[in-house]
Amino acid sequence: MKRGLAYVLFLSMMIYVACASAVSCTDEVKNGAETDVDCGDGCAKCALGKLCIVNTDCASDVCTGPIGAPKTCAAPLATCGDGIKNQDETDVDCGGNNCRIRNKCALGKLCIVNTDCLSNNCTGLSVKTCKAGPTCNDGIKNGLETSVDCGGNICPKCGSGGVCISNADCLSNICTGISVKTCKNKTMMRNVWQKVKQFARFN
Ligand SMILES: [Ca+2]
Ligand SMILES: [Ca+2]
Ligand SMILES: [Ca+2]
Repeated sequence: MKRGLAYVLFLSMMIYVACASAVSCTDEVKNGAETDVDCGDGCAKCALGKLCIVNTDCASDVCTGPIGAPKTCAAPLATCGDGIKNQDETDVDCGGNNCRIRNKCALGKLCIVNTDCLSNNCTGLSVKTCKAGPTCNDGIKNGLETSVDCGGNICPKCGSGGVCISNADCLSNICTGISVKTCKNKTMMRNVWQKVKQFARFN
């Protein structure tokens, strides 16, 4: 009788062990304490969109959902300090509408507009990057220049043909034009006046 009881106990233990070992993190079944199939509590962390209960169930460390609905793993909120180029950042964690106020991009970082850069100078042909601050000899019309490396209050005045805004931008002190104003020298102006006079004479 005792031997029979021991046998039943042994059999029960074997069934228990067999059942317990059936709970696995790789059996493609949601079992045990898993929050979704083969992930969550005790198993690998769950991927985005998988069911979860607490943040630590998720690879993203964010378990969220509307009140009353099952929670799922979600991507962490993008920030200007998460080490990822997200939101509308022009480079990792800098530039763009979300980060350009507090996190401007350093030299060499990708940018779209000048204000993305600490140097306030975003230039380039196909790919724009932050360059050192505007200078009067960088071959680029930047800063307050009215034409390439001239005009404005800081750079030398522009020669004939240079785009200008006011007379003070021009060496000749003559800034005229209809749609686009350019610096003219006295000879150019004399020729223009002669053409105007000729036109008036023949009409
Ligand atoms: Ca499982
Ligand atoms: Ca970021
Ligand atoms: Ca320049």
